[in-house]
This record gives sequence, C-alpha cells and structure tokens, in this order.
Amino acid sequence: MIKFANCLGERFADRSGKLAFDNIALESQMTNYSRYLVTAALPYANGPVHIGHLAGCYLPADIYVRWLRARKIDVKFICGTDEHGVPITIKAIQEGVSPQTVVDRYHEDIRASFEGMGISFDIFSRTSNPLHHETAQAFFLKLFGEGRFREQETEQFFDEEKGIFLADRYIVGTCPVCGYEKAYGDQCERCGSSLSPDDLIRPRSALSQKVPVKKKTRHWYMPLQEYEDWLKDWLLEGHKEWKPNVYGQCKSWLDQGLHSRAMTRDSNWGVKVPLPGAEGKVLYVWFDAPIGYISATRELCPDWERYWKSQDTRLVHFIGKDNIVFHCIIFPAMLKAHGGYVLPDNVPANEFLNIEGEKVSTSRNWAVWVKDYLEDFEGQQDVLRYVLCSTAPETKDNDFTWKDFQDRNNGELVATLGNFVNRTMVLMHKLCSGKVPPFHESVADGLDRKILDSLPAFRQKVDGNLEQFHFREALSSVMELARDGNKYLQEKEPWILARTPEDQAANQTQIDNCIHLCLQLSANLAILIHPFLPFTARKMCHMMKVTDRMLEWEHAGKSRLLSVGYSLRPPELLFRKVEDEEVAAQLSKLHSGRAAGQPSPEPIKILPMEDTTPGPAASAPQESKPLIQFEDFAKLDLRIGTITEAIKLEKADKLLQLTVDIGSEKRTVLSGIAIQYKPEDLIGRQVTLVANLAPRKMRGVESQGMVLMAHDRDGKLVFLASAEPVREGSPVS
Ligand code: B3M
Ligand code: ZN
Repeated sequence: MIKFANCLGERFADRSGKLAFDNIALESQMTNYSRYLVTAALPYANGPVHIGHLAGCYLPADIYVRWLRARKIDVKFICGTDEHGVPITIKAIQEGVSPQTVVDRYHEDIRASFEGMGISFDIFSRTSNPLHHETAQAFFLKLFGEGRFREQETEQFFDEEKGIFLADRYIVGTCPVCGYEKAYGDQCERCGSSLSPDDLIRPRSALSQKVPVKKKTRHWYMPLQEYEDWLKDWLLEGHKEWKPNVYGQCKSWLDQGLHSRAMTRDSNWGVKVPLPGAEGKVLYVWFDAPIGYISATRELCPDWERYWKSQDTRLVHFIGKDNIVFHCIIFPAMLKAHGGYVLPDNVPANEFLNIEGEKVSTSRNWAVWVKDYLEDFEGQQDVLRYVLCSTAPETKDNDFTWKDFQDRNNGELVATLGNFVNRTMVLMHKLCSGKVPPFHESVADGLDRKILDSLPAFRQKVDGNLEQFHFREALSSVMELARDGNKYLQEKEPWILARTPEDQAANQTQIDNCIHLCLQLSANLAILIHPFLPFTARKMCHMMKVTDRMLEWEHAGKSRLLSVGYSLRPPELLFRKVEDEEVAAQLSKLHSGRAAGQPSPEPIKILPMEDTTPGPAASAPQESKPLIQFEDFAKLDLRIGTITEAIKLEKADKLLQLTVDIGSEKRTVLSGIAIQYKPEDLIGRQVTLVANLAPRKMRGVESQGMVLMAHDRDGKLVFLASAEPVREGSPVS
C-alpha cells in the first residue's frame, strides 16, 4: 500500500526543508573518499575546439562532475589551456605571429566555446600563468635535487630547412611494430605503440617533409624504466577496473618496456629550465602540462593541498585516447618520483569521434566547430550534449552524422522527453486548473503503483552506470523513464476520461492521479537528466516553479516532489524539430570546408615582382617558412614610400613601372600588378618598400626595390602600408 504523508508545501520554491537521504548501494563506493578532483585534458591553445573534443573528454567529465555536485560531494573540476610546446610554436610560425598572440586568441576562444556548452569547470586556467611556471619549475627542481634525472647529450633530429629541432609529433615515419607509414615520433596511432623518433623507419620532418639531420644537444631525461616495476604493480595489478581500452594500452606499453625520456626541449617558448647554463631550454610540454592541473587547483583555492595531498581524494583524469600514456604512465611516474601527491584513481579515456565516416582533420577543416554549432543552433546546447553522449566513443571510435543528430533530436528528445513533459503540463493546465492535483489513494491502481515503485530503480541505474563511466547507458536509462511516462499516459488516456464535462466530473479522481504521477515523474526526469542536459533541467524547473534545489540528487526516486495545490507555470516546448534544410546546410558547410570556426592561417606572401598569379583562396594554407633570428630580420631595410608615377611597360602585360618617393630619393620599381591596377589609380598611394634588395634588371629596366603586397580574402593583391599617411622614408620596424 502506498502511503502519502501530507503533501508538503512549496518545498523547493522558498523553504529549505530537507528530505532524508536514500541510502543506496553506491554509498559504499564513496566511503574511502572524502573529495574528488576531476580534470579534463588541457586543450592546446592552437585552434578552436570541435565536437570531437567535447565527446572525447569534456562532456563526460562535465556530466560526471554535475552528478557528483548534485550528490553534494566535494569536487573541484579543473581545466585550462595548454599553451606551450611545439603545437603552439608551429601555429605561430604558420600565422606569422608570436606564440603569445596565438595562445591569447585561442585561450579565449576555447573558454567561450566550453562556457557556451555548459561545461562547468571550477577553473579554466592557462599554463602561461606565472603561477604555473613557478609550480612546474619547483616540481622540476625537486626531482633534479633528488637526482631523478639523467643528463645526456644526444643527437636529435633537426629540420635544416625550418631551422628547428623536431620534437615527437613533428617527425613522422614508418612504425617498426606495425608498419604504419604515418606514425609519429612519440607514438603510433594505429597500433598504439609508444615510440621515440629513433625507432621510426625512414623518418621525415612533418613540417618540410625533408629528411631531418642529427644535431647534438644536451637534455635532462627521466629514466622511466626505473618506474616499471612500480607501475606494473600500481596500474596493472591495482587498477584492473580501468576501462579496457585504457588498461589494454597501458599493459602493452609496460609489456614492451619503458625507456628514458627527455623532460626538456630546445625552444624559447615554454617553462624555462630553472638551472644555470640552461638557456634556450624549456620543460617538455608533457612535463609541464599535467602539472597545470596542480597549478590551476592552486590558483583556484587556497586549500589546494587538501585536494592534491590527502589520500582520501579521488583523482580522476578525463582524456582522449591519444593522451593515455602521458596520464597513466609518465605523469604518475612524475608524481611518484616527487612524492606527496595523490595518484589518479581512474583515467576514463574515450576513443575518437569521426564525422560523417571520416576522421576529424583540422587542417582539412573536416570538423564541426563548437562555436559554429552555438551560432547555428542557438539555445540548443542540450541537443548536441544529448547526441554526443548517446553516441560517445566510449569503447571504440564512433561516428557523428548530421542525419543521426536530426533523428535523435526529432525521434528522442522531441518525441519522447519533450513530448511527455509537454503533454503532462498541458493536461495539468487543462484538466486540473494549472495546479498539482491530489493523489487519491482509494482509486490508485496497479499501473500507478508500478510507475511509482519503479522510480528508485532509475536513480540506481543512472548511479551504477555513471560510477563506471558508462555515460551512454546512464543517459539511456533516463530516456527509458520518459518512455515509460509516455506509455503510462497513453494507457491512462486522461483526455478520454474528460471527453465531456460530465465525464470529467465523474472521473476527476482518476484524472488527478494520472496527472499527479506524471508531474512527479517529470520532476524525477528533471533531476536525472540534469547532469546530461543542464539547460533543459533548468527549463523544467522554471515551468514547475521550483528552484534548482529540487535537482539535488537525494530527491531522485521520490514521488512527492511537487506539492499538491501548487500552481505551475504555463508549458514551454523543451525541444524543437530539426528540419531537413538544417541538416543539408550543415552537410554543405562541412563539405565546402568553409566552417568559420577555424580561421585559416594566411601568412603574408611576399611576391616576386613578376608574380601576378591570382592569390590563394582564403582557406588554402600556405607553407610556413623556417624560423629566423632577429638579426636576420634586422637586415631588411623597409621604408614607407609614395608612388609618384606609374607606367605600363611595353611588351610586358603584367608589369608596371613605378616611381616611389622614399624621402631621400626616388626609386624605380617594377611590380607585377598590371592586371589588377590601372597606372592612374596608383598615384599618391603609400607602399612599403624593401629598399635594400639587390637591384635586378627586367625588360631592360633596373628595379631598385620591392613593393610588399599580400592577397586579400578574395585573392586580390593589396598593398601593405600604414592606414595613416606616413612621412616618406620612415623606416618600418
Ligand atoms: N594538450 C594534448 C591534447 O590537447 C594536450 C593535453 C594536455 S593534458 C595535461 O590533446
Ligand atoms: Zn604501429
């Protein structure tokens, strides 16, 4: 027999009455831990984030953390941008800007995308923060002081054309284990083997495609082989519960045996090696980046040590599969060597999400950029969260398609969850005068009891699945509850019971019971869906006129969440249909590769004088040039000048002969711009002239310098000069 105590007042609206916590199995899991520290991989600040990033780790981490918070568990959710390492310097070279400019731009860009999607970090920091540099240097010095590093001079691959040492990912070659031809210098993405550049067969520079040369350099190495026994014991014996894809990769590395790995690099961008005589050396990005989790926690809270240094903290790293070795082997070895820190208790890594059957490629712009999504589907963050969670690549790579996005939205969110909540609210307003009707014990039937009795089990299913990082299953349990709700409503048919006013009067108690239960079920849905679809849960709370306090997990499974007689707001639709045209538009955007998310790098191409070929399409990436030193740049004598004369050169349909006044003198310059510019339109224009370029004779005329130009977005040649008039002869520096 179901007993209803006096229905409570507007509990969640304005009082802080607390329901007793339902003690369920999962409590046992918590007994060893007093707090959680959850991290999500620090994305490189070298480009915007796409939906593969979200599905890989940020969304599952967010769901997990929201669930913990709803259970009132002490948790800190840590992330930030990884702003060092080769990926950043390469991007800076490609864009012809400083690394600082790159990281400033993308830090903000990435932060905004995550915020837009409701990823609820407690802190989103950056590894360029001085506090991080200090923390990473102190960590390095402790290991150094305790003799944990081996100093070695070795020969490393150097790209002569680009003028830089080639670290890890920028050397490609054939994998010695499986023969894959595009293995990286640190890892083969096909077989998962951990490699060093020397292992690669036929190594080549990923930047220039040239065969790199070896050059001597001195670095500090961590002898990972010395941690092998400990790792086998801690990880292979102690963490058999890790996801099979993670455990399997770790086992294969440990079976192959670990080697010494350099923890420093030659670069002037990064955390400086804090040792005398180490100029031009920085910490290896994979040494400093995971320490970023520590420094961000330090930045977030004064009691950061409670999180990092108490053994009753549960540390969980959410990452993508390409980061497994660093989080499961190298970082734990670093933490172990340092001592005093907790070790990760779990590293739930996801596999990759492909798009429309193809691997995501940022260089080919084969990606769905989060900020594009937020613009195109304003206010529909939860649809993407739903689709990415339902198709999460938890155990194997998975595919995102726009058709599936539409089907899941229209068939599941609109037709199941949205439909149930909407029908409940509409019927409540129509048949119960907008108030929560009473439940009449005397007419309760088997169907009512079944639905009521099932509620606690849904919470348990969600808990059990989330505890094991089975996000898809957990979400699917919540949807099952919505499906049960629809079925219940369909079987009860309150609209038939109220066909005429007379019928309604005769059947009101049954109608009340049905609507009462559907409302309690909707309240349960709001609680359970909240970690997955936080925007929707909040909308539901608004309609039910309750505060977020109702969403506290302890209320899940309860059947008296909304008080009898409480009046609710008018219904709003939770989801809208996604139309065929929208799918078509997204597909064509993807295929045309013009999604606005990835601003394509357009290095300024200095054109030789004869060159009048149409410029590159705005998105065609230009090959970058090797780094130069300041001394090289200082050799250029760049001056602002004004064109005083322009004539067409006979028998050369592309060349114009310009006279450029650079203050102290007038120069004759040939420029290949005759197709785009009429001579008379050029008089008075200011230009930037390379004034010390060796003169060159063409068509019998000596050209005494070069005018700098670039292609605009449409490929048209434009002059590079100051926006404001400048005195002739002003040097450009
Ligand atoms: N930035 C790699 C990545 O974005 C790297 C993760 C660092 S986590 C400490 O895939
Ligand atoms: Zn391989």
